[in-house]
Amino acid sequence: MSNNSTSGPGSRGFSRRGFIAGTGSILGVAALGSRATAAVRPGAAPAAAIAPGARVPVLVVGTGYGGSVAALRLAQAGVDVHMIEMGMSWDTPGPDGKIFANTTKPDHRSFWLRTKTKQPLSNFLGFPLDKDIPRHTGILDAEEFSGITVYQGRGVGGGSLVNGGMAVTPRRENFGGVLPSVNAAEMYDVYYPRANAGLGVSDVDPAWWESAACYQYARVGRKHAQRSGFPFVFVPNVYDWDYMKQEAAGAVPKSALDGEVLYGNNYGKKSLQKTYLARAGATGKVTISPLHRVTSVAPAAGGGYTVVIEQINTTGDTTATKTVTADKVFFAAGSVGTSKLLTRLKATGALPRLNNEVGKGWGDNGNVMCGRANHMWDATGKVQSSMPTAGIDNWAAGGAFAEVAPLPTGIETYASLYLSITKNPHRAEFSWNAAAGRTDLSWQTAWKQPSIDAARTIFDKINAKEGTIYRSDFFGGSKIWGDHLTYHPLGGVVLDRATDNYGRLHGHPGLYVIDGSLIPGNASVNPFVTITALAERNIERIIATDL
Ligand code: FAE
Repeated sequence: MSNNSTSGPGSRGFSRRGFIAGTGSILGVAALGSRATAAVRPGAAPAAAIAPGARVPVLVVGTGYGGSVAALRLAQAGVDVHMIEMGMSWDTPGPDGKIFANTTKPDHRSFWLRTKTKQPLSNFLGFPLDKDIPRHTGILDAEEFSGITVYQGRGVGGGSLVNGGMAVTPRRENFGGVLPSVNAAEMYDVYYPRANAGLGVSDVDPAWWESAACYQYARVGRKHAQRSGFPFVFVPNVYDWDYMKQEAAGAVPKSALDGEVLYGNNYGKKSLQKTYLARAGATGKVTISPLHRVTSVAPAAGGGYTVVIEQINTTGDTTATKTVTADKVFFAAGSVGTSKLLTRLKATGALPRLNNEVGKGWGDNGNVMCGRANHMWDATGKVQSSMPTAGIDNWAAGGAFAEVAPLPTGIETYASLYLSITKNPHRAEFSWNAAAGRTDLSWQTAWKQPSIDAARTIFDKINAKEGTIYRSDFFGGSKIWGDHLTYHPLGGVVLDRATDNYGRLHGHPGLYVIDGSLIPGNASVNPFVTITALAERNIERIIATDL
């Protein structure tokens, strides 16, 4: 896979080869054709609530990217795995016959235990968009800390349920800044290809893209980027492109072309339920407890770890508290989930030997959003595919990689929307607030300024060239910058600091971290391929030496 080593994000040669390998490796258990992706009923591991008092060889906390890789590889090595997931299993249709709610019509399924939506774009044409909804264990968590709102997926499949599917391998020359203690050659030769294959990553057909009405917004994005001299790069995705073509042709129920993304995709997207978790389930060695939340892990008297788990109902009330024992525990609750849990367990004495790096090194992947108002001759299209395919790469010169994002409103908006990933030096710390009974995060709103400055290196120039301006009607109060949020929380339990160089937590043998919390705050691109590849690397070593 050496061609990837010199290519930018989304090099076509790389991901085409990755996709071919991926299809081959997955076909045996879960065919990844459009038939398999037409419905969301997963082949995921069977949901079977864990029994109080159970003893399991391996317990995995969380079912996102890191957890799914761990479960699959451990099961393939012959180990029985039980996964604990606080969100729902997302396998049962709602009253409208669909499993997931549409982005334009949020309902009880859309948000995690909120009575009012908290949409990333809070306003449109100046009008507030948020509305009241019934409190429910919905799919998207907008978790609020004092300086930032962190969006995360909740349910079996974690972030793969809600994300845009952009599957980006960082430029190799940037990798040393992402994970300095990891051998880049191994990652680019072995683990990135393995991750891309396992995730079912592929490129959009360029000829189709050039003519598809649903990518007019992306072609406008390309035109403006190139006219200002910025490199415009295609990025792969995990969406089933054949399915999207059929959506465009009106032959199948629409998902990406019906704006579905933030609250789940009913069709087309290869979330973890259809890839890693389907394969894990097919081993017969993996079970999952949905609507169960791990609240404590502590050394058990006879060896292993005592794990306390709360079972919750769909309004978030605890209906049972279970205590089980696990020989080994993998923390895969996501950057925020794992960091919060371990920070509290260290501070309260449950895991006293964790080192002082736990809770540190958290970053927002430099996320900042903005919109531009185009001229009337640069319409971006009424129907926009919710799956992004491209970005503007100004990382080396200006510290920003900007995803050309969809704005699937169903009407012509003449707007271009961007999610920029930027070089932001600020890192926050989690701390246990005993008085309030919660874990706080030290991120400050003002810390987004370097991200805004980096994004401006692209968009000030494009605006000057095109004679256009920033949109000020998306984020409330005439704000131009969406600087209040991140989709990409990273770090908090950083590799080779809070853990050894393979995710083993210091001080407590048999405890591992295997999710985005290992990556120290920035991945230079969208992070899930790097999270998956790092998990593949670490679990291979752990299986070889610890089991
Ligand atoms: P994650 O996928 O968050 O999984 C953690 C799981 O643990 C979740 O299912 C939690 O519910 C569960 N959990 C947490 N605490 C507990 C507990 N105490 N007990 C039991 N379960 C627990 O972690 N990334 C990209 O690369 N490309 C994109 O296009 C992209 N778009 C995104 C769009 C949105 C709206 C969002 C929110 C994220 C997006 N991301 C994207 C980020 C990506 O989804 C994220 O980095 C990964 O999902 C993180 O993977 P982890 O395995 O770390």
